Formats: sequence, structure tokens, C-alpha cells
Amino acid sequence: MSQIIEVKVPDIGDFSDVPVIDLFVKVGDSIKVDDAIATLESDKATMDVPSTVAGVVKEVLVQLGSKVSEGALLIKVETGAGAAEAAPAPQAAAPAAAPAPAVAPAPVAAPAAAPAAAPAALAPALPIGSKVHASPSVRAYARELGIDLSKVTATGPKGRLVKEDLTKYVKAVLSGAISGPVASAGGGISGGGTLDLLPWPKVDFSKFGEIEVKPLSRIKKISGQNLSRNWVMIPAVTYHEDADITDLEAFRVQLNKENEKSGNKLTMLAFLIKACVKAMQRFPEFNASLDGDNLVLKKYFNIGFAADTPNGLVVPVVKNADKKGVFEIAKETGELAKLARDGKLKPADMSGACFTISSLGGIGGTYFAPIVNAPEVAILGVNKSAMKPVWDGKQFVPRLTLPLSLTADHRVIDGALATRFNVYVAELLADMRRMIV
Ligand code: CAO
Repeated sequence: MSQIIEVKVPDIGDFSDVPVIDLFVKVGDSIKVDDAIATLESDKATMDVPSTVAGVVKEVLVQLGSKVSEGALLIKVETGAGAAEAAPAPQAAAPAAAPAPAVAPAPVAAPAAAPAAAPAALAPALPIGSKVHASPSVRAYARELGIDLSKVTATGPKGRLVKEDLTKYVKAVLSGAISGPVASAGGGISGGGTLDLLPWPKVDFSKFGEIEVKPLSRIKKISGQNLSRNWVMIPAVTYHEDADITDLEAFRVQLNKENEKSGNKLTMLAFLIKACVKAMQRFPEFNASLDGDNLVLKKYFNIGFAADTPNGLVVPVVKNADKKGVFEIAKETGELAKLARDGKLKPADMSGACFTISSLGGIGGTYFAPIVNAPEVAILGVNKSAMKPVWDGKQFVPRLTLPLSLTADHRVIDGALATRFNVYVAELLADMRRMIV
């Protein structure tokens, strides 16, 4: 004997009036136990509501956008004689009450170099905006693997995605046949490709303790966007080197003593700028920018330096540093750093850099990995110098050692070249007489 059974919204935790963002059934559909009926989306998570019975859908009582709470009637299902499968107490497929995990599941790594064209059988089947039909267990499996279901070709009945489709997709990504969720088609050296990442985890921190919400400064918002782009688009490698600046520091102190009355103080940053310019002259790939498949080599030497300000990081630029002496550079960096701290830098003060130096030497640290400031191809990070024992062939001698961290864009600069540059900068700092040879 047939029977009409109502399927309702199960226990979804503390949530009420949760919108229906996807509806998978219509009147006349045959459904099985566990087939997804609808997807609900709270501000914390999305969850599929599975059917608790098998049969034919007789009535659909919600529509896209309907807001539902626990116990709301979703569908009425006619079950065949004795076909009403007693189901256990209904459970939403994804726990609604739990906050999104702090650490998202690792996405399937994209192969280093994905072939341009994907085999037809594995090409994404769904146009943007199409609905994906998959059971809650398949959706849960996809979430675990970090797979975007819209990228997977469905082979199940009525265009449903089945577990094997996910397996096939993962194998294709791993073998390089298609690109995975991290890097989608259309990316490239400067092609402005889109990323296909999981959404940022949303956590109600106030659940765990007192909080204060503070908007990011304008500078932080802008620099954050630039840093994110540079971090994901540039295959960067950081190379470390130690420079012996014992003699240079003694020279700097002596010059500052001699020029005490002038009020113009020589800084280590000024010497670093001069050394980098000299190294860029020897290795012109460091004074370059990528433009599609071309490398633009610059004949001018403008050096940016990261300046820490109360509102965030800015990068003023010393123009034509090759034509200036260390005193002039020290004066200019001092003035630019002051303008930066006072929030008075003009756009022209921050444009046109060929290479950047990020000096944390006044603060400390040993080494770090700075992010290349696109469209430049390299950046030199500097930390605090320290006395270190250095073996001179016979004994350990105390030498003032400056830690250098050079990050370079590997598309332009190979490791050997980067190391040559770093070694040369260290040689120049160790013996400034090399600046004139
Ligand atoms: N090792 C040891 N001491 C160092 C040093 C180094 N590498 N570099 C600077 N110092 C010393 C200076 O000699 C100075 O000491 P005195 O006052 O005794 O002369 C003191 O540290 C302070 O120097 P400073 O850092 O204020 O000045 P600077 O000219 O070296 O640097 C500037 C100027 C603008 C680069 C710096 O103020 C600054 O903002 N640095 C932070 C940059 C930054 O945030 N980088 C990270 C970007 S990525 O997140």
C-alpha cells in the first residue's frame, strides 16, 4: 500500500530562517534514501538535507530562497507498498552549529605545469551557474578533497555526480591531464588568471571570548591586495647570504664622526642601495620586469625601500640612485621615511622602482623571506647585523655579519644567478673598494 510521507528539515543546530540555496527535486522525481533534497546555507556553513525515504516526490513545499527552520516541511513523498524505508533520525549532511573549520582541507595540488588543453572527456561539464546534482555523501567527499563540484563531469543517472567521478577527477589533476582547483585555466605569467580557492573560513570568534573589530587601514588594504597577488603569481625563491660588514661599519661610524656637525647621518641602508645598484649593473636581469613574453630591461636605477609606518607598509623610491652618493641617498631616504611616517608621500614618491630593499636591521631578526614587489623581479631583505665567529683559516675571529635574504622571481632569475648576485652584494659590502672596479 502506498503512503504519503512528509520530509522535514532536521535538527540544524541553533539556526532558524536559513535560506534554501539549492533544490534538487521536483514533483514526479523518484528519490532514494539519502538523496539530497535541498541545500541550506547559514552564515556558518552550507548543508544538504537528505531524504529519509524512498519514493516519488508528490509535492515540493519550498522553493529557492525560501527560509526554513527545523521541522519545516520540505517535500511529500509517496512510497510504494512497503517501500517506505524507515530511516534513522534525520541529520543534516554538514553540521550547521559547528563553525567552519579553522584549517580548510588541503586542496588537490595543481600540477606544476598543466597542459593547455584538457582531454574532452575530462573537461568541466557544467557551465557557470549550473546546478550540481550530487548526494550528500558525494558532496561531503568533495569537500574533504577540496574539489569544486562544478569542475567535475557527472556520469551518474540524470546527470548526477557519483563518487567515481570525483576519483576520476582527482586522478586527472594528479596526472596533469587537467588543472586542479588552485590554478584554473587562464592563468599565466601576466594573464590575470582567476583563483578557485575555498572561501575564507568564517568564524564567530565572539563565541570563544571577547573581541574587538577594527577596520584595516587604507594602506593595509591596498598593500594586502598587492602582496596577495605577488605571493600567488610569482614563483619566488629566497636565497640567504651573510655579508661581513666589519670594515664597512667602522667606515660608516668614522664618516659620521667626521660629519657630525653637518647633521647628515650615513645609514647602512644608503650603502645597501649603492651595493644593489652596482650588482644590478653587473646582473641586468635584476633590473627588469616581465611584460608577457618579453623582459623589459631598464637602464635607470630607482631603488624602493620598505618603510614601516603606523598605518602600514609603504615603499618610497630613491630615483637615479646610480648617480647619487651615499650621503645624498642617506639624506633622501631619511626625508622619504619621515614623509612616509607622516602620511605625506605623494604617488610620484612611490612609483618607478626597479628593485626594493626591505631593511629590518633597526629592529632585529636573522633572516626572512620578503615578497617580490611586482612588477619588479627581486627584493633584498636585510636583518640586524651581529658579531659572529668566522674561521679565517687559522682561528675564529669576531666579524660583524649582516644577514641578507634575496627573493627573486624564478621565471626571470635562476638560482645560480640569484646566488651570484647575493655573493657579489656581500663582497661589495665587505670591501667597498670593489665599488670602483
Ligand atoms: N644592523 C644593525 N643595526 C642596524 C641595521 C642593521 N642592518 N640597520 C639599521 N640599524 C641601526 C641603525 O644604525 C640605527 O641605529 P643608531 O640609531 O644607533 O644609528 C637603528 O638601527 C635604527 O635604524 P632605522 O631602521 O630607523 O634606520 P634605517 O635608515 O636603517 O632604516 C627604514 C630606515 C625606513 C628602512 C626603517 O626605518 C624601516 O621602516 N624599516 C622597516 C622596513 C620594513 O617594515 N620591512 C618589512 C617589509 S615586509 O613586511
